[in-house]
Amino acid sequence: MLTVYSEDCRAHHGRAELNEGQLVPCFENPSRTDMVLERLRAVDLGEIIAPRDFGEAPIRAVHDDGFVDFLKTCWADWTAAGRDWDAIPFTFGKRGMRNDRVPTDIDGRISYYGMDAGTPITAGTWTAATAAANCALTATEQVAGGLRGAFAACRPPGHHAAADYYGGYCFLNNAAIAAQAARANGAQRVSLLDIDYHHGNGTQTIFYDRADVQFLSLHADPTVEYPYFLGHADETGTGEGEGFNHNFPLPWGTDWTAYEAALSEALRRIRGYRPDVLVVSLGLDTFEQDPISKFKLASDRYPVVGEMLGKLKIPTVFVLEGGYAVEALGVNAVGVLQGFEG
Ligand code: Q9C
Ligand code: ZN
Repeated sequence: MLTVYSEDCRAHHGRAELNEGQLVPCFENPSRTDMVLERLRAVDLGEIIAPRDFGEAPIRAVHDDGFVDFLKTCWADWTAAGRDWDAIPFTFGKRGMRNDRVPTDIDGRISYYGMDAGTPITAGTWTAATAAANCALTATEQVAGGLRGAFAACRPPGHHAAADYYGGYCFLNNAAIAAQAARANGAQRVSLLDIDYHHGNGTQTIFYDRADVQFLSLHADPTVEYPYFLGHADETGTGEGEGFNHNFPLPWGTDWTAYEAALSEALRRIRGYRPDVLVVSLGLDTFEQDPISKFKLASDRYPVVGEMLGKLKIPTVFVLEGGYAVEALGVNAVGVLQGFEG
């Protein structure tokens, strides 16, 4: 399978994130894609190419202009205020507040656009986030050109980022940008399957009122797990999008038996939708040894996941999302791709 990767994806490197009340080294860091690349080369999965630069138009087709402008200038504004540590929001607009009004101060703006305190913005964030989006766009272009599958080995991840907010280690929604580009490239219907351990709140929100992009997500129940405020089974879409959003919240401790049942049901719904293209938000944090997650999938299950996806016989774009057991990340991610290829 063709892989798209850019060294620029390494440019985002937060120093610390707030986890369980402590500032700890960021779980989402450049060693993740290093491990994926190492494994891709070890098994010789296929060619690894650099992305093409698509400019800002496909990004702005998904994200609001004000948000994109903020991400682009945040680090400069932050350092102009005399800071040299990571930029992190510390207050959030709650119910009943004027949370639709953009403050002018940098701390106010970062709080307006940020969803959590676990997602630092650094000097290289914009560079890496746009490189990741270009990886997803290049993989999509290759699949539109006739490849059966392509893999965007990108970071930072994207599925928690919505049209106008970032968080959950995500800044630009790479998979949503890919799905939107697939539509622009001529696909009538796109299915976006999110198998990251966490609910893809950003992706769901972006396509919630649309029938041309079907969204399906298997994830830990938001009653107990991040992102807490979206991802329940009764979120089925709105307006024209009613019936095109499918959430499969699963309990902590979910093992392969329960996971496979939910995945089979999601795949049944994808078949019924008859998409021209499938975009997979490929998170590997469902792995039993993931340091921040609580599912119980063993490494030997990932090729089976890939095989199940391959049987759909739909042109497929894989976009890397989460997965923090860095030592096993390469084996698990590449396992899905090998299973897909059969
Ligand atoms: N105590 C992705 O997998 N915080 N994002 C976890 C754990 C946020 C994960 C804190 C996790 C975000 C792309
Ligand atoms: Zn995740």
